Amino acid sequence: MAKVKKIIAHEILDSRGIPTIESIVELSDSSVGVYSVPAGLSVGKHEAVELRDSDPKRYDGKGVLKALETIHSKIAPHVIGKDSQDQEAIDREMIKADGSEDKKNFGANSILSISGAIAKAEAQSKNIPLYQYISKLLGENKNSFAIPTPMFNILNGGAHGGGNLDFQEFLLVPQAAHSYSTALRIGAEIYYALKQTIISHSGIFLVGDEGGYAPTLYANLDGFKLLEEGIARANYKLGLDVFLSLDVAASHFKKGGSYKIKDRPVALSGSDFIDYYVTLNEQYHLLSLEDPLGEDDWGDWANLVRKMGNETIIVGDDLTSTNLTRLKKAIDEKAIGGIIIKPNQVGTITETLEVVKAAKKAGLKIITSHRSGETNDPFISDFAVGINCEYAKFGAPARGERVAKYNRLLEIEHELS
Ligand code: 2PG
Ligand code: MG
Repeated sequence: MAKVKKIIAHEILDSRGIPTIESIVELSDSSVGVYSVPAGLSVGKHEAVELRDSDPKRYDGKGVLKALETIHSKIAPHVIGKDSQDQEAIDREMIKADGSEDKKNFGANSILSISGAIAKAEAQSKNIPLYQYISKLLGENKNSFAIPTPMFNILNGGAHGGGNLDFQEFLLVPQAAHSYSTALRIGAEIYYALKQTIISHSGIFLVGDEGGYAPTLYANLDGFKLLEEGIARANYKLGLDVFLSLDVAASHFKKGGSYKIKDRPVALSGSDFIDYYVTLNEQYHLLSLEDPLGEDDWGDWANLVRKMGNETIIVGDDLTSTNLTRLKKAIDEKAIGGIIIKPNQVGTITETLEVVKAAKKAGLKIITSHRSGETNDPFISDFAVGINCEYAKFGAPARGERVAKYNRLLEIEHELS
């Protein structure tokens, strides 16, 4: 049994050049866990909050020196000397010491950096892969593992594409591939073909925050047309080899109760938007549809599930925010068929696993997700395998911080075979 011996936290930069926290936890048996925290841009209003400096003289107010100070002077005293096997006790202690509902006192970023580093250190102490330790923490304690199906965000819009498209993520899902490495190859080949397709239409092929292309198009539907063309150009078949998914992130362009999108001259009400999706789905048979409606519009969500839920997984992200109370409500209201899991939306590994357990019990599909602001830490890959989820959404198959995750899944695939 090892104990937590030392905690050190640093300020590092994420993939947008914005500061984030990297924490290093050392145990009494010399095991070490290093974990860095990702950050969202299209942040849901029900997520646990980050602690940032708000000092305009440093990093536009986005520095994390206050969070580092909090870790060293307020969190470490609660964690040093604790049994590192007891992830739950350590997480609960940090939650209690913070004392707020949304972790605003210590910051979800500060707390998660320690929570994640403890899990990594303990996996090393036990000399088992992190994914196996995550499975233990979940209480499943599996011996055989599978790699989730990747969802590649190859066309970036919304907050990640600088306002080029309303919808945030156009995702490619090689659901039929017989192995993860094949799915990755298909994703990469279509990614190259999509660039050629964009060039052939004289479009801009520069990339957005998650490595997908971010062309300026007349309508969101044009994004679908480009994808169809790119898939065919790479010699794959839509609806057979690959499927499309969408993360609309609708809360981020909903204004005054309605949704204005490039495809329609007038703003759409919730029920108009549902009709839009139903029509879209007749043509594209989406595998999943994430955050299609406002993050508090429970009734609209339930209507959409009634209309489309048999064919398409309606996925909560901002709606559920990896928050157990909101997940329970979503289950009661029959508002979703799947859920996005992001540890930093809630702030501890223990609470994230609690949400995973409840989602599995309710029979929901689980998509483990990165954030748009990432580091090269591949923690989330091990997490996705460890919880045995259906899908992993880590951005495009390009850019260092995205491929760090996809490559870690390749490593795990090798290990498992
Ligand atoms: C999302 C995420 C990740 P962000 O909405 O699903 O792709 O975006 O991290 O900016 O919230
Ligand atoms: Mg989302």
